[in-house]
Amino acid sequence: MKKFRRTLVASLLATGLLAAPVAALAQDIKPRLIRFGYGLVEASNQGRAVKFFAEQVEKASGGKMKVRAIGAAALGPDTQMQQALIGGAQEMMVGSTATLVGITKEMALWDTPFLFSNTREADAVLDGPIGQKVMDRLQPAGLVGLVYWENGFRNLTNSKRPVQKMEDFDGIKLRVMQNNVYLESFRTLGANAVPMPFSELFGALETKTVDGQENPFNTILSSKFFEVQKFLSVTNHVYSPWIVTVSKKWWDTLSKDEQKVLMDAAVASRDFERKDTREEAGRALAELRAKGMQINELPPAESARMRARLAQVNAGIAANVGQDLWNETQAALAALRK
Ligand code: TK8
Repeated sequence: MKKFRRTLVASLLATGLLAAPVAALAQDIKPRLIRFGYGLVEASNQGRAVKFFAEQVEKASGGKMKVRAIGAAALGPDTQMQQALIGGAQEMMVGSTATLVGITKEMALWDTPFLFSNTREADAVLDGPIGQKVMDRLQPAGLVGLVYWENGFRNLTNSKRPVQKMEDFDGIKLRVMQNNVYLESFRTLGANAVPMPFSELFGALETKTVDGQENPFNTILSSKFFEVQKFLSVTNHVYSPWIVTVSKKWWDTLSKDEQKVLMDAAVASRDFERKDTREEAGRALAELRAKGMQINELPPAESARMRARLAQVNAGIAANVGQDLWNETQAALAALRK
C-alpha cells in the first residue's frame, strides 16, 4: 500500500502533476496509532494521566500521532502487556515497576520496604541518575522506559481484622504482586502471601479466595476495594512507582521528532499525574472511612518492629540488584536526608 502510494506520488511528480510539498504530506498521511494499555479503571489517577498523555501527544503531533487508551487490563495484566511490547504487538503501557522484575532485575530496588520516607526523596531518586540507570536496563530486554509515575505509598487492607501488630498477619491470605521481594516481605511478617495479577484481585477478594491486599489509598478507592474489605491499616510499607514504557521494536521505527513528542508528553504527564495522585491521596482516607472502612494507624513501636523485621530482606535485594547500585542509592538518600 505504502509502496504503491510512493510509486504513484513519484509518477505524479515526474509528470509535474504534483508539487513536492504535497508529496511529502502524502507520505505522512496515515497517523501513528499508539495502543496504550493500563490496569486500573478509567476513573482513576492512572486513567486520568493516560488521558492527559494522549491529549498532549495528539496536540504536539498535530494529530499525526494518536493514542488509543485501553484501561482495566483489557489488554491483559502488566506482565502480559510487557511481553506484547517486547514482541511489538502493542506500543505503550504503564504499570508497576514491581511486575518488571522478571525482565529487569534492577527494578527490585524500588520494592525495598521503607526505601523512601516521603515523596520528595522518591522524586529526587527516581528522576535522578539512579532512576535513569535502572530505567536504561530495560532497553536490552526490548523496552524503553520514559518516566516514572506515582502509584504511591502502599497500605494494607483485609477482611479479617485490623492489623495492629505483626502477629495479626497470622492466617491472613494476602495477595501480593508477582514479585519475589513482596512475596518474601509478607511471608517474613507472617502472612500467607500469594502472588496474583491485579486484574484478578477484586474477584479474589469478593469470593474470599484471598483475605487481603496492599495498595495505595487511591487504588483502594478507585478499584472499590472498600466494597469487599473492612479493615485498612496505615502501614506505608513501601513507595510504589509506576513506569511508562514503550516497545523498543516500535520506538526504533520512529523519527527523532516523533520520539521527542512522546518524551515531552511523558514528562508533562508525570508532573500532572503526581500532582493529581497526591491531591487524591490527601482526601482518599476520609472518603474510605465514609464508605465504611475501619481504619487504624500502627502504634509507633509496632511499626518499628515491622520495619526491623523487613530489613531482613534488604541483603537479598542488594545482592539481586547489585551491591554498587544499592550503595549508590543509600548514599543518595543519606545526602537527601542531611
Ligand atoms: C495495575 C497494577 C497496580 C499495582 C498492583 O496494573 O498490582 O497492585 O499496584 O497498580 O500495576
